[in-house]
Amino acid sequence: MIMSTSDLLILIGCALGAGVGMTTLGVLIEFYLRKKVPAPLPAEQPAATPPAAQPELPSPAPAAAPAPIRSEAEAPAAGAAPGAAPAAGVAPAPPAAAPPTPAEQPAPPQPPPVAVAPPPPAAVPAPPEVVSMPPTPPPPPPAAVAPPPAEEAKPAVSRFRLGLRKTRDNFMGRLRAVIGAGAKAEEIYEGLEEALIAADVGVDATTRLVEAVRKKLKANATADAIREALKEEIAALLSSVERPAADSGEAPLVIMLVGVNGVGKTTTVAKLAAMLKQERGPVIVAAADTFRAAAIEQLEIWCQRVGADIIKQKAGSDPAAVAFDAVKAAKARGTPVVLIDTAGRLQTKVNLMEELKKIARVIGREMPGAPHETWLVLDANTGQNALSQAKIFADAVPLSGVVLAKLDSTAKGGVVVAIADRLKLPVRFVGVGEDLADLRPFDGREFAEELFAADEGGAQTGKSQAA
Ligand SMILES: Nc1nc2c(ncn2[C@@H]2O[C@H](COP(=O)(O)OP(=O)(O)OP(=O)(O)O)[C@@H](O)[C@H]2O)c(=O)[nH]1
Ligand SMILES: [Mg+2]
Repeated sequence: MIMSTSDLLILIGCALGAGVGMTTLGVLIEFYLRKKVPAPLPAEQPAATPPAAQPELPSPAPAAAPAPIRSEAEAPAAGAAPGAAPAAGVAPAPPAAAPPTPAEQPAPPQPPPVAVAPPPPAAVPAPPEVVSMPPTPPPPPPAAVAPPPAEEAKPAVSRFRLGLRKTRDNFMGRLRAVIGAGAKAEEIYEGLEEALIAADVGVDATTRLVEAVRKKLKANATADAIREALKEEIAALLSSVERPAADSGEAPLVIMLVGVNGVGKTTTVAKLAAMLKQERGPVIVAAADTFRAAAIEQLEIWCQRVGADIIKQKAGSDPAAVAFDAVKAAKARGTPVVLIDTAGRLQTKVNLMEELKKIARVIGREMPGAPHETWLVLDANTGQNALSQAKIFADAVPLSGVVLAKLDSTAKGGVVVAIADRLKLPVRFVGVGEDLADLRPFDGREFAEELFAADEGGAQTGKSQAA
């Protein structure tokens, strides 16, 4: 209700006329003045807008809050990008999940700092893991592709040469170091001795070989002449112990392989089976390593690959009985070759050496003269210890040859010279890898030639004149 000033004066006049007291009049006047206050009301009308404005006040706050959240959220996103980028197909998942989180975070303005912080650390470790994985897959393909060329490359360079590579590199590397320009004959001889001993030819054989060369040549011999003479001496020593394999006539040829644990007997049996099957026809393999079921299974797998028959019994059975069965079966079927795989045994175990004797005795009873060949398989990495092994095995069963396995994995293939020199045993075959085709008949002259052969790059020992 609005009252004007004239209304007030009329009101006062009436009040006085009605005999209203001054006090009452004062109250009326104060009432009038209070009523005047509403006047600003219209001015408050705009104040009614504040309600509308008030929402704006908080709005800046939330608006400001999301901003930092987003910027922080973007920061990790940008930081993760480098890591996520390499992850390519795998990493995209985390980045995609990250945005929603910050989008949901904005609601609680407080948590952001906490909620935002974790993502970055979480995002940082994750990428490395993801990133490290992708690079791993790529390698396999090249690795899977690489073998074939390597396999195909083998025929180009002889497998024997490849197998002798480490020994030759070691030997020739040392020779090159001493057969340089201006080297004196005496220095060359000393260098030769070192190179031969380093190749595991053995001290005795080395001394004998170098002495023989010294005697043969004049004092002013050239380095080339010395090298050629040494090559001849080595070839002659190796050839001196060579002898043809036994001839079993019409009967099956029985070959037994013996040796200490893990030298390569079973693998050699498989390689021989593949080779002899090609040369002579069907092969029977005797699983006479009955100590472990796994050994029998290993041989079975090889035989399947080669296409050879296997004669086996349960693990733990008498190895002599298995060998006997194999020989008997070969005789009955007219199979030309029997290969006997025996268990690895330490040469120091007397009872095991007795077992070997028994196998030989039992098959000898079934077929006089068998086993026609008993080959000691030696690991070329064994070095001079191979000689002591050979001595003990030779005491148990008459050895007729040596198979030097793993020639490809050693720089000490010169042990073949020591074997010939000390044991007077022919090296029948050398193993130059783990594949069936990685078995080469050993030829002393070829060995000597390859030992001194030029590198694939064509480098050869110096051709300087010795004093
Ligand atoms: N590099 C290389 N490895 C070979 C060669 N011959 C055999 N091996 C490996 O040598 C390991 C042992 O071979 P095996 O044939 O099982 O030896 P083993 O003498 O029968 O062993 P035991 O029966 O346990 O005494 C295997 O990993 C073969 O692949 C070879 O000529 N070169
Ligand atoms: Mg074996």
